[in-house]
Amino acid sequence: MPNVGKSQSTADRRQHFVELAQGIFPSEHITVEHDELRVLGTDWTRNFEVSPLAAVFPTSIDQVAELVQMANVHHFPLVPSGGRTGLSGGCVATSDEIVVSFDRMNRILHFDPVDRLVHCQAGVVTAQLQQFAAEHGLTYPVDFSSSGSSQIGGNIATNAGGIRVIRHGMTRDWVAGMKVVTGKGDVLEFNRGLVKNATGYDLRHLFIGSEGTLGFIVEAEMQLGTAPSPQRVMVLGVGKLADLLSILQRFKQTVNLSAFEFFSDLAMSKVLQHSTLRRPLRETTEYYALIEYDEDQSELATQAFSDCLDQGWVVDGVLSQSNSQTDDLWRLRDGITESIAGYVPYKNDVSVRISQVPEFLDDIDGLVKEHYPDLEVCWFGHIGDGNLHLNILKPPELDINEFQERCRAINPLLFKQIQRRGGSISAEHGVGLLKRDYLEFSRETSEIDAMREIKHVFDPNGIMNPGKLLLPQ
Ligand code: 2HG
Ligand code: ZN
Repeated sequence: MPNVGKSQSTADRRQHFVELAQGIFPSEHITVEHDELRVLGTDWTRNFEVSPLAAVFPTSIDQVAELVQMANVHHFPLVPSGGRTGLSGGCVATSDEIVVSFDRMNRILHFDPVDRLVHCQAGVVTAQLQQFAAEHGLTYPVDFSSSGSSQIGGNIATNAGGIRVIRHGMTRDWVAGMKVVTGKGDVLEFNRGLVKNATGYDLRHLFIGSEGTLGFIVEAEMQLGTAPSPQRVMVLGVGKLADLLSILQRFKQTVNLSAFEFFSDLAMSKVLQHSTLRRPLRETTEYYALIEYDEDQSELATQAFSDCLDQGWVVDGVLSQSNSQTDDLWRLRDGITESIAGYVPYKNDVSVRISQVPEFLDDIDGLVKEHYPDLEVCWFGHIGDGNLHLNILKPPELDINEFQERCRAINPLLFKQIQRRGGSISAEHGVGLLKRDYLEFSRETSEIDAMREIKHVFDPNGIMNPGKLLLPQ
């Protein structure tokens, strides 16, 4: 077989790939159709020009392994694609890559009720796993606003977090085993669902959060948990950012929290404009806290609320009285990303230790007011985990490139603040393309070098999601 040289035109390369891919996939599982590729080659960031060469839809591990082996021989870069709900450009195909979609590997293969383990393919959608767990009287508690379309493989590849990390942890905490196809085309199985396994390096954890740079996650053993007791939700109106932390502490001491989220009035007003929801409180305050806790602790929660009122930290509050009211209160928070999507926001997803949050918030608030006095800045996030989302909204009249340029100009200042506090420039969205150039603000040079060496072990020819997470060399 001839090697595909760089001099070949895109059309020739595409043609060559299709000919080779037809030896692995049925024709209907290969596409070069422009509109389809545009969708398959992007994620929710919408900031990048996409230009995949082709896309394939494997239905088996063997097909994935064969594809990787072929891609190594013929130098085709591969980009994994799950639910495409990522927010950092981690699965965006910008340079003639082959998109590998897991949409057709979406089956739950086995459930063991004793181990409470679900063996599933990578393309199983988060909500499908949650539903499966509920049907068996159990729970898969990792949850996000994108649960309806995000896939388990993508969740693992980015170690997705979400809204209940404060109680249930990140995706990492629920992966009991995994099968991967490495960038060399080897099929490896990690941990096999064991609770205890002290046999050296746990390679499973290297692949979790690796953003498709080491290989493809093709199957996983996901742990299920005990079904949750009924939950209640409160939304509190808060005047000052710093008071949010005092409220968090007060509630943490009193009740078993499953979420402690916050959003600014601006963020909520975008959701209200976008929906039929109504303001939850009579008073308008600059910030709101959404607190979820066990229903049987409602009396204790009400006591904590009164204490916060007495302290002057809280101005007003509402407690859900029914499931539909709980859903509506959650929609005020869950609906933010979608309702601001039209502003092509510049996203930041940062974290510091919880104890550092008040001072960090002050610093960042000052920075934002100084540098973006004319731009709308939406604050929200998982304040109970020290994770803040800062979305800068593009005014309709401002050119997109000029807008992004302005936002990027502030990044070093913002990231220096994070570095000074030992925080992270990406708490839960991953690095992808969006934060790749700033990795050094969260990782030592020697650590980044070690990451490169690890990548080389699993992906010696650099075909796996090139240019993501690590700068090309
Ligand atoms: C959330 O917390 C997601 O809703 C998305 O992480 C955050 O849109 C964002 O910036
Ligand atoms: Zn989030």
